[in-house]
Amino acid sequence: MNREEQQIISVCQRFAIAGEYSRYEVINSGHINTTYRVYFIRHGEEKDYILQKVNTYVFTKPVDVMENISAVTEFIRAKIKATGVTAKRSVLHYAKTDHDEYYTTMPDGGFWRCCRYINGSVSFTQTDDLKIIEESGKAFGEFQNYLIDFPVDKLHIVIPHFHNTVMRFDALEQAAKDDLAGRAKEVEDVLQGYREIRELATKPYRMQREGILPLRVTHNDTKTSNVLFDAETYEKLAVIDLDTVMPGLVAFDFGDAIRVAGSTVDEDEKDLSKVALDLEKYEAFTRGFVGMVKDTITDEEKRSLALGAIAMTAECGARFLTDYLNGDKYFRIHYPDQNLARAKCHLTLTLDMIAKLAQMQEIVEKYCKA
Ligand code: GN1
Ligand code: MG
Repeated sequence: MNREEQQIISVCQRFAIAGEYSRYEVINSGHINTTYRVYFIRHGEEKDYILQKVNTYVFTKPVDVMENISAVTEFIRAKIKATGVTAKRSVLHYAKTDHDEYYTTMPDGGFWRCCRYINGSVSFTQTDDLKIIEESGKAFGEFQNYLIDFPVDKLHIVIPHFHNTVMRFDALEQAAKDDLAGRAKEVEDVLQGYREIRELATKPYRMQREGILPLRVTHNDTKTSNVLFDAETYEKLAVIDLDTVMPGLVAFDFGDAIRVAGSTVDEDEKDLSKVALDLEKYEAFTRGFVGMVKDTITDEEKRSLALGAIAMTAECGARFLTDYLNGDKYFRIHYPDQNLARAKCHLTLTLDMIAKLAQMQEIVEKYCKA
């Protein structure tokens, strides 16, 4: 047994999981936290859990994160139950320790949490299946609707200015100036590309500051892999990764989802000739998302959705480039220049979205009327 496994077993003991520990797997899709799937045997059956070590460099107040998550999941659970159906597979269920807390801190300072694995569920990093993309749109739209009357002042701001696109672009300039990793010279062209899209990319954020777009309770990290689907029917089950649920813009939840679900490629595709917004995928997501929210959001918000995709793709790319310049301190990387590859891919994708903005708007309008 290696040290990682010993650690996992002692964390599980804190959560008093019934049954016998059997094995674990590492889940590699996230860029921030460390995630494991842990299998237990209970009454001859396999029961699994998702165990996560929270990245406290990114989430400096992890207790606040867990308070947000428990408030939001309980709120959604109560709404689902009120309709007379079980919420078991449609909202995350975190385990408590014998100290009645949703987390535990280990002797090395590691901050851990544990949630039940949703039986028979699957997730996708990227997919070409339009039905699945539409379902993910429905899932995030429904999530928005569930939280429409959630008391915003109950939420902690776990990462201040998380989707402050203006600050994200300023941070990029600062990183280029500081040049901590000695990489600024090498990325001059990419940096210049980001400077050219800044104005358009920061528009939704500025519209919020001007009071044109309202703040709502949003997910803020709506990538495709953050939705669970039924493994057989591929229908949506639950929205996961609730770390960044905070006040935000609907356009950002829509837009960050399009960044991933609407793309022809993975986040770090190096052959830039392959990188584009796929309008069929875009339409599938829009059909699902707008179908859910069209009666709960304002006309200004509807008009901002397509632009939100440009904002979120550009912002995420600017963050990748910033991290590359700072020496890869924030996002986990699997090879040396992955953050640069991500940044180049996102710049190309943003430029393609800008070229297709009118079509993107038309598609939103079509489903607002439908
Ligand atoms: C991070 O760890 P993960 O993959 O859920 C990041 C998101 C980025 C995303 C890019 C807290 O999310 O903002 O959009 O990577 N989360 C945080 O894939 O910074
Ligand atoms: Mg996340």
